[in-house]
Amino acid sequence: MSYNPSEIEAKWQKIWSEKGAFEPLDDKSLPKKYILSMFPFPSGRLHMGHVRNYAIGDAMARYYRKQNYNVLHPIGWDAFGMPAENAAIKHGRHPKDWTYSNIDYMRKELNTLGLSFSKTREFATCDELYTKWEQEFIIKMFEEKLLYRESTTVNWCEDCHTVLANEQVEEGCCWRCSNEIQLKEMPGYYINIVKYADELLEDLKLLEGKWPSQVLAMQSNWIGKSQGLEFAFKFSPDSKEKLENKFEGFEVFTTRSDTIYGVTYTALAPEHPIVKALIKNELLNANVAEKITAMGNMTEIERAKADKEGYDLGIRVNHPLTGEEISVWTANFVLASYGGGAVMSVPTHDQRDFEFAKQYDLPLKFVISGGSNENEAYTGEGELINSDSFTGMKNMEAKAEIIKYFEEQGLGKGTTNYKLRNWGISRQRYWGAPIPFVHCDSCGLVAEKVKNLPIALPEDVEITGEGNPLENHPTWSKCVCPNCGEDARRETDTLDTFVQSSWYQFRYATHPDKWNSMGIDRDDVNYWLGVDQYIGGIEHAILHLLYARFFTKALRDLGFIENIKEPFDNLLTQGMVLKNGEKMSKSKGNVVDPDPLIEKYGADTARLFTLFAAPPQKELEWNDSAVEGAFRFIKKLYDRKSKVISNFMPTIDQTTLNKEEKIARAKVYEALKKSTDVYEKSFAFNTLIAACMEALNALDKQKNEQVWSEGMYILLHLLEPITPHVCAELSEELFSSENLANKIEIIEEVFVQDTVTLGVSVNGKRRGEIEVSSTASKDEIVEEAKLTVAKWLDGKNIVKEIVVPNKLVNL
Ligand code: ANZ
Ligand code: ZN
Repeated sequence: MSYNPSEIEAKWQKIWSEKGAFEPLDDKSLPKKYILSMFPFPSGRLHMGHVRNYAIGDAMARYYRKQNYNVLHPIGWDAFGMPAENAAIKHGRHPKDWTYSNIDYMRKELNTLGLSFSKTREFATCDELYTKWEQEFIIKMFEEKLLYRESTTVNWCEDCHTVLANEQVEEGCCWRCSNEIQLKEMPGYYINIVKYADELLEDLKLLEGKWPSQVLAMQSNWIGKSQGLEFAFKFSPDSKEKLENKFEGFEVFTTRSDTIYGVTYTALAPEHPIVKALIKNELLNANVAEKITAMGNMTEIERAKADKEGYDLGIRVNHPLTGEEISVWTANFVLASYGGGAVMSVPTHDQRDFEFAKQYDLPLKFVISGGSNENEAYTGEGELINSDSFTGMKNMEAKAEIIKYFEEQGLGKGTTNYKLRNWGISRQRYWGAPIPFVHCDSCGLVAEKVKNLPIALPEDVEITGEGNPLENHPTWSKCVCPNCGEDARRETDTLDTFVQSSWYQFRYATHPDKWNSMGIDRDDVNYWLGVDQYIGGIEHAILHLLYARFFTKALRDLGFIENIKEPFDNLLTQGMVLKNGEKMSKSKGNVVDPDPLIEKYGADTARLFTLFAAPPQKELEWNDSAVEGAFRFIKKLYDRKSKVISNFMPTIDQTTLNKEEKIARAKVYEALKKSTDVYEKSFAFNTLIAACMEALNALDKQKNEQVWSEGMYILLHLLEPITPHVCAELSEELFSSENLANKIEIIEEVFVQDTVTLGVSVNGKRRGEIEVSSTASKDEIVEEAKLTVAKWLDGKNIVKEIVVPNKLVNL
């Protein structure tokens, strides 16, 4: 019978499903592995990126099962979010219906890939039961003051009609629809992630060597810790009067306290309260006031791209140490949201300040020796000059000394700043988890009672794209105050979907029998977490991973889990799937649909191709002929079943084998030798597959039935995690499905060959091949080589003889 993937694959998928073959065991004394691929958004169909992600995870899960680990390998659905509402607007489908029917379809697709996911632990984040526990966490965070409501300037996407977190703004545009974002003053809910900034930064050390270093760097930059000096500039008496004595001065933050004597001007953000006061009291010329207001209306990104712009505010401050009068400017490079929204400017030692000073002809004062270049700031190290009693000190050492001096004099203090902002979690959309709070005229903002959870979404909504459907609903927001029982109004904001993906790893680990009665089970989590291997796209390097790390620490402090510092012990970021050099995407029209591929060649081919075409961390270029190649290899493997005669792994006497047999055996064992490192460390599945292909070719060059049996036996075991259906089928047919994974031992003697083949080159050009005894001396090898290539040596003088053992001879 010839290879028929659809028959074989359907057969095994049925068997696995009936056996519940991929359910984790309840026995916590077993050694465990938790293999987690990032869950998909139920967009409607799987794409090749999913296939790749899940083929990688599945190979790991199946490998560890064979090694007798208790394996948790779950899948679920990241099911809330805008696309469901867009579908509702476009096709008149209810978001819930759209989402759940997409899930049904995609679940079937995952099934046809033969992925070894647990079925009992599947959930969608839009399930009311999931919302219920999430709302409980949110209430607990509110009670513990880790979550608060505040009116601030937010990023608003007019297209998506919603607020975005800072993390979701990419170069000034919405991460989802690329529309330019606007700044808008609005109330919203925030989670105090900044409180955990230090721990989030510190614990990155635990992940070194286990997460890609580039992801660690991105997290660290995003948190953006800097240490420095915070102090106030005081206004000169007449400037203070000009501002009607309403301001004493303003705070600045500097990481370069060593340059304090080089300050020649200061600058405020255009939105700074002092600038606003000057404008309001008409203390600036109307034209200038208008320009400053325009500057303040630009987003941070627009400002970063714009040319430097600034205006002298006509007020002055005194230098905190020298008392000298210094001018105060407003400038577009000063961010309102960082370090007090004001800076001390040192044009001699900061390039940005230098350029601004040149542009507006402001004074320069060198305070670090080493450079006095006319064209740029000197940002290197050196000794302090022109710095009173600090003169002569090394500038790096002076930093701390100067902070100490400020503290002693009561002028300022050493402080730490973070770039990280608190996480805005409010979205003004329907298809999300309702934020479980109530607005009461007498009691203010009140959390819903936990026993009333979940606060579920109303089903009868009109989704038009105009405004927030929950706000437009006639009755849903009417409720009673959980505190005083009077009429009150339910919050209509819903949670950012990143909240759902921040704790799903704990939900999977919690036994499904407990899902009704608790959100997370501590013992289960203690057993299964951290995730031994997490696999997903690099696009989540900051957002999702930071939020999930934060949630882990917060849930620990709120008492929901214990002992877990980090959720994901090891992280693999898979490369993108490309076609014609570009990322596969609908907008580029270069998408390959996995369904027809599976139909034509089978799931094993799809899986083998994605793992063979590139190492998982690298980009994978789609290639039709490589798909064909993958199919041919599997077919060949299948066809060779006729070569196997013994239904167990034979014991072979190496001394009885001829040369081809020995080579075949060595190739098989080479693949075996490679496999542990590939499955447990490098994940270079492509190299393992290549070794298996070589082994099969070598087997084909000999006829020894025992060598065939042993070879096939080992290859099936090595390939089973990658191409599970065909391997299960052949193992059953040939070896009664015996799983002897742990008993296959590497036999070193198979690597010893009687003879070796070496290429022979003359002047670097390959001219022939020799076969010599593996114990031959260098002289014997050279002698043999000379004979073989005699005609190219004729009349020439050999000046050098190079022998590379087991490879080549160059004359
Ligand atoms: C004087 C100085 C001299 C500075 C020098 C740097 C070099 P990080 O490391 O990112 O924390 N700064 C402070 N607040 C700012 C704001 N709101 N908008 C724009 N820039 C601001 O950077 C801190 C440095 O960025 C601070 O140190 C300050 O400039 C500037 F040779 O103070 B520095
Ligand atoms: Zn009330």
